[in-house]
Amino acid sequence: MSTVNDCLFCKIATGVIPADIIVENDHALAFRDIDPKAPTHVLVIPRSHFADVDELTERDPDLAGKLLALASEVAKLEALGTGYRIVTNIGEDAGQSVAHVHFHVLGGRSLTWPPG
Ligand code: DGP
Repeated sequence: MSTVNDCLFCKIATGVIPADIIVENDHALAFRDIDPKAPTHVLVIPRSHFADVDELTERDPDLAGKLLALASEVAKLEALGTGYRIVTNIGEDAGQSVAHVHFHVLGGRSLTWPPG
């Protein structure tokens, strides 16, 4: 696993900073967002450091698929059967605030479209 010293989500992945973890495996983990935007708001991250989806898909596309599979598992664990959303922000204009790739899993209420 490659980590970056000053990366918040690397610290969560290694247990240095605590998080409310829902499910984890050898390569990824899912934990509740500290500032939830829906009744269920979970972040799915790889244990290894990638800045964003562009870097992830370029360097390890298989892992990208595994992260989406874990996001689906989160939706099942959280009983989001009536619908949910998987979102990933890439870069400043999209509002990415943590430079360690993460998928938001949002659900538990009706979600509007388009996003802001
Ligand atoms: P984004 O803006 O797409 O980069 O999403 C980053 C998310 O990370 C944001 O929804 C808030 C969440 N977050 C930031 N710091 C922490 C933290 O220390 N713990 C947890 N659980 N979530 C955090």
